[in-house]
Amino acid sequence: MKVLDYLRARLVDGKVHLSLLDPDKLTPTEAGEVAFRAQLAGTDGIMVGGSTGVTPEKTDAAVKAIKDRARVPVILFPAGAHALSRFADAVYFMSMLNSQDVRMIVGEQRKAARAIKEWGLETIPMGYLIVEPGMRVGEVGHAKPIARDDVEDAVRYALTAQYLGMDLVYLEAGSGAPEPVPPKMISAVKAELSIPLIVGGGIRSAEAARATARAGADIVVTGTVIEEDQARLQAIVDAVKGL
Ligand code: 1GP
Repeated sequence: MKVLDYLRARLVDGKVHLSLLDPDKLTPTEAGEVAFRAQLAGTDGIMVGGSTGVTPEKTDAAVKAIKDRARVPVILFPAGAHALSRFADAVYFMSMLNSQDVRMIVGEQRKAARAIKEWGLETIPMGYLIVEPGMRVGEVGHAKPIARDDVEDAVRYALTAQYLGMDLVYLEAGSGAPEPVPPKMISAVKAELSIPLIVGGGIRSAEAARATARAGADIVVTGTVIEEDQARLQAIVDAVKGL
């Protein structure tokens, strides 16, 4: 089954939780271990990516180690064409629509397209939207972040992604953001969108995960908290799934 079909099938039953692992912050052994525990906690898939320091070698090693320890799909969440691995199950073919740098909108994608074709890697078209504060990914992506109170801007960008034919929209506050994407923005976007909505960045408690899911996120992503406090992961996954 294709990874996108798997996600869609999961979404028929409820909300989805994805765990983000950074191949620059974790050794391959650690990544495998964290993925194993995340799967035990009920996460639906592992995303692999990071804003800085990622190389093809680190990505390959992390993906292989994760696949050795976990059976849930591994989806690449690349910062650029240098962050791919043929061993993953799929790659978000993502465009940072509110970047001011054409490289992040279509340039890295053009660089990566040939290898992806040769590997036969599943591509999942995704519109990636940086919301304030945006953190490191906002900086390296030269984003003009969506203001936290500008719900209309978020809706317009999300509809743009949908009309461009993307299968997913991702509202990103940035890894380690002090506050996640505002629930008001999530619910406004969800009300207008007919493709699944992913939300991540700064979600580090079960309460925040619950608020994000209840506001309308179909898929909730947590990264930092999984690396730092694995005990909390179970509570977060349960909160996303409404348990
Ligand atoms: C970042 O949305 C993800 O790309 C996850 O963010 O590390 O803050 O959970 P955190």
